[in-house]
Order: sequence, then C-alpha cells, then structure tokens
Amino acid sequence: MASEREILVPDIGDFADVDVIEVLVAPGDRVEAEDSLITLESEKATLEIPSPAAGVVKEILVRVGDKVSEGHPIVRLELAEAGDAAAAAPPTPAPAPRSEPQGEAAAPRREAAPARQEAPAPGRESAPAELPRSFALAPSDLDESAPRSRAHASPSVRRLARELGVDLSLVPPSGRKARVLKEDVQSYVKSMLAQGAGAGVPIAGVAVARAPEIDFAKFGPTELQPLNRVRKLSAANLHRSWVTVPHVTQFDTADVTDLEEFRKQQKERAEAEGVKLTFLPFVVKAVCRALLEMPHFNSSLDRTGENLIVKRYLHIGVAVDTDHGLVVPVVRNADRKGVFELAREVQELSERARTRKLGLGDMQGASFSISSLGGIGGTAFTPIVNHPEVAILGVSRMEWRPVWQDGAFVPRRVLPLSLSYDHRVIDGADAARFTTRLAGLLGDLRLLVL
Ligand code: CAO
Repeated sequence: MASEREILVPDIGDFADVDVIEVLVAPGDRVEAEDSLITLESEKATLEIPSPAAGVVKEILVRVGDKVSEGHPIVRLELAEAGDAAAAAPPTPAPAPRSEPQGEAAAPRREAAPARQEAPAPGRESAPAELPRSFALAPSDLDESAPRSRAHASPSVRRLARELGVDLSLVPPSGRKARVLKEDVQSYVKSMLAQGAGAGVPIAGVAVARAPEIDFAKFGPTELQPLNRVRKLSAANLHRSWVTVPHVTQFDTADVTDLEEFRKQQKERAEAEGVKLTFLPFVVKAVCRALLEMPHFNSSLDRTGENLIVKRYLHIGVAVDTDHGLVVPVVRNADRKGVFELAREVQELSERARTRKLGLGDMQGASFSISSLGGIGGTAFTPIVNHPEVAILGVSRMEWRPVWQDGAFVPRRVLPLSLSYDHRVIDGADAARFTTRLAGLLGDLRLLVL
C-alpha cells in the first residue's frame, strides 16, 4: 500500500524565515524525485526545493508569501509504490550549489528535500518567480483559468524569462526531465522575433539606445538600496504597460459640493458602524454605473488584438500605497455593494495590503482600476493603465474653486479626475463621455438610483 510522507524544508544553510515565492506543484500532481516543489527567496539568493522522492502530491502545506525555515513542511506526498528507489531513499541531501545539474545533489541527511541555491550575481538580487500581484499584469496573470507557468526551470532561467517577458510554459524544453534551459528561452525569443510584429507578440519592444552607465560616486556620496520584490515586479509590469499601451489621459472635474455635505452627514453613522467614509466608495459606485453604461471601458483586448473581451463582472482594483510598494487589491462585484460595504472592504483590503496579508487571489481579476491620491494632494496626474485592463481612473485632492454660476462666482468643491485609457480600444470622445458622466453622477448622487 502506498505510504505518505511530509516533505520538509531541508537544511538551507544560514537562511531562516525565507519567503516562499513560488509553489510549483498542485494537489494531484505526480512528481519525480528532484522535481522542484517550491522556490524560496532570501535577501541574497533564490533556492529551489526539489522533491526527494517520486509520488503524488496530496496536500500543499505552504502558500506564496509564507516565511519558512529548515524543517517547515512543504507538501504531503503519497510515495510511489515500493520498489521506487527514490521513495525508499533516505531523506534530505544537503543543499547543492545552483550550478550543479539536477540529480547530482549531495548525499542525503535528514528528513527533508534537497535544496538548490543560486548565488546572486554581484550587486544584483534575484528576482521572484511569482509575486504578490501588483500593478499592470500580463493577460494570463489576471485570467485565473489560464494555465499557470508550471515549467521546470532553474531560478536563473526563470529570471531570464522574466527579464525577457517570456511565459516559460510556452517554451519547448530540451533539458533532462523536460527542464527548460537557458538556450531554450533564447531560441524561443529568437523564433518569436523571427515571426515579427505581424504576429502581435509584444516582446522585444522598441529599440532604444542603451543608457550610459554612470558612476554617480564621482559626483558625491551614494548608497545602493536594493529594490524589494514588490517594487521590482511593479516596475516590470508598469514598464510593460507603458510600452505596449498607447496611453491618453482625459482630465475633468466633478462638482462634489453636495456629495461632501452628504458624506459629512453620513460620517458619524459610518463611524458608529466602524467604517471610515471617504470619497472613494462613492467614486467606486459612480464608476460602476458608468462602466455598466459603457462596457467597453470594462474590457481587454485579446491576444490577437482583433477582439475585445467585454467583462460582464465589475471587479474594481484599488491602488494602495504601502511602504513596500504599490499593490492593487480587488473589490469584487463592486456594483452589487452599498457605499458602506465598499468603504469597509477598501479599508480592510488596504489594511491587509499594508500588513502584507493579501493573498494572490485578492489581487487578481480586476476589470478596471482606481488610483486615489486625494488623501495626499495634487491637482491631477496621469495614471498608467493596469494592462490588460483598458482604463484607469485617477482621483486627486478635492479643493474649493470659484465657479461661474448665474452671473457670479460661487465657491464650489471640485474633485479632479484623470482617466487614462488604451487608445486602441477607447476613442477620445468616449473618454470625454465617460468622465462627463462620472462627474455628473458624483455631482448628483440621486442619478445613481435612477
Ligand atoms: N480629496 C480630499 N480629501 C480626500 C480625498 C480627496 N479626493 N480622498 C481622501 N481624502 C481624505 C479622506 O477623507 C481622509 O480624511 P479624514 O481622515 O479627515 O477622513 C484622508 O484624506 C485620508 O484618506 P485615505 O487615503 O486614508 O482613504 P481613501 O479611502 O481616500 O483611500 C487608499 C484609500 C487605500 C486608496 C489610499 O490610502 C491610498 O493608498 N492611496 C494611494 C494610492 C496610490 O498610491 N496611487 C498611485 C498609484 S500610481 O498610479
């Protein structure tokens, strides 16, 4: 009868409380001895933890974002039937250097999987293979039904793929046990380039002159501060959006004098219910109405660029500023929620974002995003579309402005709105209609109930 075994984090040297950045298997997966189970990332290195035995994964005991040390359980494995040498093998080989080929790990020691360690390139931190989902993700990132990248590859190959914007699951492997090698990634990129822009593959991007490397220390004291994982991933995703989406930003203002009165009246009631009532939930509400009326703002271009995928759900991403970087948790089915419920959810999500307690699922599936800087200041800004979404609303700080009404200037509270959009999908006239409608809804909340 098949027996089960808990696979533990092996001796990983001096590392403790290391982040799990990637879970490479799922319950039901069959793994061979030395197939990678998870990837860990410390400040200095990325480590892949392979299975010490063949079998079927029964349960995953870690999640992306967990911190683990030696001895932490990773998976529960139903070992392959007796006779399987790997299953019978004593556990825990010592960590092997990253450059060693698969299957040549050192002799077994304790009851855990052998780890492989990747020495980081000098002056560089290893990038993660998976992320706390952040801004501007690839189409497959937001499509939970899309196949996850489960290709077998070393961290350095994964890093190369990430740098080149290559989805590893699409790369034909040539290594032992279907492992994707560096050369496979390079050939894949070459073949995609050969297919050319006609195929609509947004890799390689625009050729720009390489920036000269400057030794700033020549001009004064400097300090090297490595970017954390969230910032690195945000940077890559924002850059991809920036170069692939033809952006235009439409500016407008909403007269929120009445809304502000109403908000103040409701504030006490909200506080009694433990809710902090800001402008944001009202904006979410109004955005949902405008999206229902203009659904192509709630869509994505498909990979061919020839079809629009219009989403019949309204999941609103809300950009949250945290001290580890920008994250965008998602309020699901926002159109079905009341203002207090939205306020409570934004508050809870932003708290969890700031304490790093969001799960990947909390950051997936947005169909439109809002970035509110109103609590901080500023009169307008040009947010970057959270690709593959096609529009994002920026909200700046409400202020008093003199408005000409009935032959005189009257003081009115105005809320600045900045709508950035993908001009391949949205025309300027529609963008102006969208912000005009939004301003109308925020100017007179009664319109929301019509
Ligand atoms: N005008 C004037 N005051 C505003 C305002 C606006 N547009 N928006 C918020 N405020 C006020 C709130 O009422 C609150 O005041 P009180 O404490 O007196 O009630 C204060 O500013 C702080 O609000 P907040 O920021 O805590 O709450 P929020 O609901 O407006 O926003 C959140 C929540 C999570 C979106 C916000 O905290 C945040 O992180 N914003 C930054 C998003 C960001 O970084 N975007 C850039 C992305 S790059 O494009």
